Amino acid sequence: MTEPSIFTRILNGDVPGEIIASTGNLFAIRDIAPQAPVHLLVIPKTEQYRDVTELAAGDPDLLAELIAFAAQVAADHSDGDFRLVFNTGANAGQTVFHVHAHVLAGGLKEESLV
Ligand code: DGP
Repeated sequence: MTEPSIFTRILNGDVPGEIIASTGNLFAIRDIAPQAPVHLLVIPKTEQYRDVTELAAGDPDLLAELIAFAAQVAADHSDGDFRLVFNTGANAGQTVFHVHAHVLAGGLKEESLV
């Protein structure tokens, strides 16, 4: 049996972390090391999908729900404009293999990477 991910442990209250929004299938927390004025993580409650490619293949409806949820938390915590980042694979910087999206917001138009 593998260990629960850090996000599952936060969700279950086993590790400190404020859940700032929640639906039946998803929850959001603040990133512990913010890279933008607003940096949130939106996360499926299930940890069965390691990354966004697995989620897209396994449950596209949940991926669509996650994107709508990201928009909602961006609107609730900033001006509604946001960047969505899915690090996918260790060489792309993924460190937690429980799919999650980074919601970056709070005025980024001068800081474009792409
Ligand atoms: P990634 O590199 O895409 O796998 O992003 C994982 C993110 O998770 C990283 O930006 C930091 C965040 N993170 C890791 N541990 C914790 C934690 O214990 N609490 C919170 N709030 N965020 C965490």
